[in-house]
Amino acid sequence: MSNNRKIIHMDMDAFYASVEQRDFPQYKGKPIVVGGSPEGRGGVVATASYEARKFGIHSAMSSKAAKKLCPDVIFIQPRFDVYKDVSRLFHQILHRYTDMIEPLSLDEAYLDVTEDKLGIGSAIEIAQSIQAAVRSELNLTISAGVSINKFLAKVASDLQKPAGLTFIGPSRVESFMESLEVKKFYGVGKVTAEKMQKLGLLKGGDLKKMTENELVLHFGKMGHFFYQIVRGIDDRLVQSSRNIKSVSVEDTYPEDLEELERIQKELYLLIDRLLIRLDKRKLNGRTLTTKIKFHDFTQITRSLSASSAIYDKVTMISLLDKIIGNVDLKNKKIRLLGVGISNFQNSDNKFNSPQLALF
Ligand code: DCP
Ligand code: MG
Repeated sequence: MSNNRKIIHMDMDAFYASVEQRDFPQYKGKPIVVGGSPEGRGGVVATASYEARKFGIHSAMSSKAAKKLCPDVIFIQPRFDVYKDVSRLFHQILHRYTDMIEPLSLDEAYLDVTEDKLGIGSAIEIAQSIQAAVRSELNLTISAGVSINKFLAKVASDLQKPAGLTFIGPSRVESFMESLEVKKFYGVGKVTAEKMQKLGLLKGGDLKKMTENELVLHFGKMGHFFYQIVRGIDDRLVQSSRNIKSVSVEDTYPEDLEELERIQKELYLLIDRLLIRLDKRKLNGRTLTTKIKFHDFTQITRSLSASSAIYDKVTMISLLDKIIGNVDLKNKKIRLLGVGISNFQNSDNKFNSPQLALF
């Protein structure tokens, strides 16, 4: 793939916390945490304001730990409906420039602006224009990463938060990747980062010295990805809803499933995961597909369509129960289950449709 793509990653700053500080001025300039319980009795931090981050508070930390780090921290209950509404307006802004948008979560999205609707041409100018619109129309700040692929754009957007814009042009890609610390690689979790540290692999440049085989030996499938990425190669397309035909989740079980009740339970768990994924991508389809792989590796898929897009868990489960009711599962051993949704509506986003709950 060419190096001529123009990819932007936009990411709102301290999203939930910034919305709360915007709507309740008494929280401005204060260390606040969205999520968790005030007495540190339980729950985790969804996000923390930049003032709270100075104390070391961060997402996914227990509220107890947050309170310990900053006794004065203010805990706020999340208002998901408001965040979804802001996200809807954020996407309306993005759609002025391109429809090639891939949402990663409510506050993050990739854009492919190789060609943009307004003929602006410069990805940097587009990113700046989005930042200005978010500031003036939503009263929020957002950071941008601009580069030639998704990986670089994503890493870049994080480098100068808040309200930053980082551009990594084609000529800088190689040196940028060589000096990038592996722990900043998007997709490298804590465990892998520690493993790399032990192997003396601290920066992209260290990874680049290894052969593809060596990387695969140490890191499995991810090894192929690392080999490419340290060379600045990431051919993944920005997948707008338009390009996606189906969304599915599946699980292979360490021990074969035999009881119907257990099978049903696992399928319902898969439905929960599917709903979260659909919500992230803002997709709603009409057809539910179930995949069952048996002990002997034979596999069946069964689909059922509703008359209109499926938005809720209840409808999904009733379709699923119908599908399962028609499959003979007696004395069968199941090693894998999957559920998927397809037959999406045509338009690119469904902001006018009722939304699924994320949590
Ligand atoms: N979120 C959450 N639980 C997490 C991480 C995030 O509930 N473990 C929610 C709260 C965040 C929102 O998702 O506000 C966006 O996540 P980001 O990772 O983009 O984090 P922020 O926008 O809060 O901060 P940053 O400025 O680092 O992007
Ligand atoms: Mg964010």
